[in-house]
Amino acid sequence: MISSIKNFKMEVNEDFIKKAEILKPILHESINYPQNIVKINKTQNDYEVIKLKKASNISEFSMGKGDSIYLDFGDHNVGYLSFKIKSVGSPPDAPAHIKIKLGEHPCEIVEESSSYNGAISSSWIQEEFLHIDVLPTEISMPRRYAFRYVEINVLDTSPKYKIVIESIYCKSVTSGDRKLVDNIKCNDKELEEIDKIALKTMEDCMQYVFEDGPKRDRRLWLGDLRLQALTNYATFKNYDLVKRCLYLFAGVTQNEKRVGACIFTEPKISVDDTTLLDYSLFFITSLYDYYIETKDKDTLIDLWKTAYHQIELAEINIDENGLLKDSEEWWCFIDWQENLNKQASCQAILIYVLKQAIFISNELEDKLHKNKLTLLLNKVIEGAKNYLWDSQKKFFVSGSKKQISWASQVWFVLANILSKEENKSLLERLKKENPKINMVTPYMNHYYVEALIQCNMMEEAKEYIKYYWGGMVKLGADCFWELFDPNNIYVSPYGSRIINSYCHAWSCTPSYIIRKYYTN
Ligand code: RAM
Repeated sequence: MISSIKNFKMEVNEDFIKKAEILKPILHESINYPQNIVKINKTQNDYEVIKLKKASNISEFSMGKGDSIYLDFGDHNVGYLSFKIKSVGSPPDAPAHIKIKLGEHPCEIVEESSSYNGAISSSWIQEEFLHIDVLPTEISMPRRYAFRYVEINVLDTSPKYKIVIESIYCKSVTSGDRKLVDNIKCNDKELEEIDKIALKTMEDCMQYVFEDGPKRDRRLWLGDLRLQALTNYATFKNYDLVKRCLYLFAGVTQNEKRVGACIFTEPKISVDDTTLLDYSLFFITSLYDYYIETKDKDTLIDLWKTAYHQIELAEINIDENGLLKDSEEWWCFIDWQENLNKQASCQAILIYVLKQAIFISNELEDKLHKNKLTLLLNKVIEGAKNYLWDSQKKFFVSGSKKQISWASQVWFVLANILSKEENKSLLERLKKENPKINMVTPYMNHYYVEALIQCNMMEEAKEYIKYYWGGMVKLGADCFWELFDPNNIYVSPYGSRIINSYCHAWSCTPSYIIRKYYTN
């Protein structure tokens, strides 16, 4: 469970919020129609969607009590659904009562919503019940949905009439301008396909902020932002949107000016009461990446104080041995792997971030902070080498039970405290020994790919992208998912995969990796 900060209060920096709001993007709109009327069958592996007719034939179907029609829009959409509906038969002598279900993945349509009893709210399930008193009519549904599939189910009309859907469309919205992004050529069809889907994932998550997922949680999360921003630099190049998000995080902070894990933009800009140490630290990484890409020194100067302060807050959790204290609480994210101990990964992230902070302090000629940061960096590297490196097993261990996980090794490779050769053999050993505490999010898998690339294991990184993101493509993904474990398609930290998000920002990074490293 995600825990909240105690005695939460929000601090607002009006100047930063103003700067962020000036950068609020205009959304591009497009009208999209369903492609096919389909049926969805259960198969041995999962579901298959079978075309019955072209969706332009929809008005041929008259539906009475208990009838359903299933539509496939042919691609993922984020937007507003409108439809025209009329009656056939006798004059309608009772309201029409219909259910509309929308899904990014067939499982959301087929599996009963009432069966969901998971850890987060069932209100994320995209299912609406409408009473329609007057027919014919045109209905524009007020909520924004993220979907590819729609089921319209007639709960009741009356014995004397049926309904017909005359037309249906989605007004889709995004702040990403696809015209600005070139297609890639990399002489590898599989990578080109993966890039296309990653780009679509990115596009659909680009709204008034970089959302984590347009179905759920529809918010700006820091860990997600970091990866979206990197991918954005290689694709849409919407620097203003990144800048806006950075100012939002600095504009509304938590107790002690801590950067929160996520931000709400409605009804007004506010920070959530969730706090995650790794996410707070990634404010520095996101600022660092933004500066490397744009050389926008004014923003760097403006936001450096907030960024530096995140290190001061992290430092409180470091003990006399230079180790981040471990905690049973939900204090740090890293991955949705249920049994993961996060101490080692978070220690490595602190090292990774400290190096970026030192770079910034150097750039700003901030000698005082540079010296403090350097001392702290040496202390936490020493701590890691003395207490987290198991020289017998040749793995980094985490927590009191000295857990060996994929995440801890990956983050320590990225923290880069061993020699080049040692890092490489650590990754080789990791693959060979395959500890059972694996990685379940594309977010964590992204960092694994980054670690491979850092060790110049270019072929392995490419093959892994094909194995992991390509695995979702094989299962029919049109956008990349929040969770994916190739060995368990039902994986979900929430108790059911129908609540998982199937267009999730942190999965869009193949476009960044492929475009940066694998195109000519
Ligand atoms: C989930 C979302 C989001 C992520 C957080 C930690 O609620 O999927 O993307 O950043 O967890």
